[in-house]
Amino acid sequence: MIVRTLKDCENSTRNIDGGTWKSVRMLLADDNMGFSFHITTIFKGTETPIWYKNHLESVYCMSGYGEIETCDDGKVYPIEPGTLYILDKNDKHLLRATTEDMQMACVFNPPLNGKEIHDEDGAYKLNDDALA
Ligand code: 9YT
Repeated sequence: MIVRTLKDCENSTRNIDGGTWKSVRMLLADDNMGFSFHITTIFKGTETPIWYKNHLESVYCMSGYGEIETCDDGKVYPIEPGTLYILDKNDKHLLRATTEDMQMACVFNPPLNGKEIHDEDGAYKLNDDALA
């Protein structure tokens, strides 16, 4: 079994700065679980374009408020504590934190290696470990 704490992971190379967000990647590909698990903070007042073409992601809001807009149809869905959104179609989207930072629990399949940051499309490349 593996046990880690958020505090320990925050004070390590698992803590990644994405500009409009930061993410503490607590469980990664080298744990061989078939998914990765991250605690992500989306900063208040920001908009982040995201398009995970190579990954499926599911995101649960633990605290904070915002919204997600799907780019194909322009629909806007509010996000509040208790909301889970599931990008089952590799949906291209805009993620906004409005009145507060949002704390999100995120699961990726396939798992991230750990150092990925968004490319020009808002995607992560498969097996992208360029900054490791
Ligand atoms: C919700 C979301 O995808 N935010 C961007 C960062 C991502 N969760 C990550 O890389 O940990």
